[in-house]
Amino acid sequence: MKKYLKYSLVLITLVSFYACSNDDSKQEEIVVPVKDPSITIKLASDFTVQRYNVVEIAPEVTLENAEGKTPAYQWSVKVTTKDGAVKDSIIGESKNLLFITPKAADYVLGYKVTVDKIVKEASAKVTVSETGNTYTAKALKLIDYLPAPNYAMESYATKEESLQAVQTSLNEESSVYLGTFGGYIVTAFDHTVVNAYGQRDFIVQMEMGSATVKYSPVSIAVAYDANKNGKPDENEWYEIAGSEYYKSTTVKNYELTYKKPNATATPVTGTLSWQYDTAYLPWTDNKNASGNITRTNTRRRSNYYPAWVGDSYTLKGTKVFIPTKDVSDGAGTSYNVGTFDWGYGGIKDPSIDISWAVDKEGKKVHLPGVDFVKVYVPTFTALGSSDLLMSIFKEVSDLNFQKK
Ligand SMILES: [Ca+2]
Ligand SMILES: [Ca+2]
Repeated sequence: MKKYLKYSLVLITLVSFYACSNDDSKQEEIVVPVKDPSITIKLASDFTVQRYNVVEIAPEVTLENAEGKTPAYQWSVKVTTKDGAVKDSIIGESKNLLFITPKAADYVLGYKVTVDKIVKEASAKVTVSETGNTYTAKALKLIDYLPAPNYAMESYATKEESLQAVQTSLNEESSVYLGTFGGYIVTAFDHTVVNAYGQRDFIVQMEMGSATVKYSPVSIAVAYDANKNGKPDENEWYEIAGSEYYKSTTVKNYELTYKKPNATATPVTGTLSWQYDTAYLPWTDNKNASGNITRTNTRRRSNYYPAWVGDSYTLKGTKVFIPTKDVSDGAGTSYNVGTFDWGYGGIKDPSIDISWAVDKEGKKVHLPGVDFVKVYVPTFTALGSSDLLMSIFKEVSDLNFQKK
């Protein structure tokens, strides 16, 4: 015998049982109705934190009758617009909120959980206080620096000396040469740059070149000091996946090893007059390729290799293809160089949204903000007589900085 119980609700659970008797075996199936989902939120009413610091707001959300359904979460904060109107501005879409703000004030957060058409809301107050510190918009503290080969290599004797000199350059707001592929600089802010919801958060300024002098765009990686030890730890780094990141020409985990030029070797002149030494600086990569960086005639007195790193060194990162075109009929004296759309420094709009950060598998991560920014050269190409296509770093600064 079969019996159906009909309800206006959606039926999603099926319960079967078997009724047996001595002389007969019958199957009885009863469909049990399911109730509307119900949502219970437990959220503390008050939180306190200092500005530029993160407070985790983790409500307890209990769902009933919601098997197989994905709840949607939304956090908002009340914002007073210029004309005095109060409106809700969305600041998060995950269950828990990592709340951080540049401004000391009282904030009222709204929280909304939605399952199907059922909506449950809660709110909490966050009191954000001053820290007593003064902050600067720019990332002025040097954490690390290692340039790739370039014709403007400084002649530091030790790593320490190179770091001291580059720290001085940052303080004086003068430029820092990064060279070609893999050359990098890591700088720290004196505060956590807030990942503003739906907005770009910081900007990377590079020397932009001119009609005749070309520079490479740069890739960016960010670290949030999650363990608060004041250092960017290996597992705290995430790459900004810009416009080129998912392209088939992009090579992840690329490694280039540069070898110290032999100072006593006779230069191997090329067929073009600018090719002073075509065997100057040997390199190998982790894709079984190898070659030599040519020392150009103009730069024949320059040293391209960092004296303080030993006989060889390896630089790593995501390698990005940049289109270049010799427009001098093969003479190697004039080039057009392409650019990237978004998510890099040294391009038309070098402003960065922290929400573009991805993990090592290329999956998006959510960071409440960043403390450290690494800028490195993702391209490896030369422009004939104009030498290696390289990058020159200027500064990184917070786009939503609030002095007070
Ligand atoms: Ca953002
Ligand atoms: Ca850390």
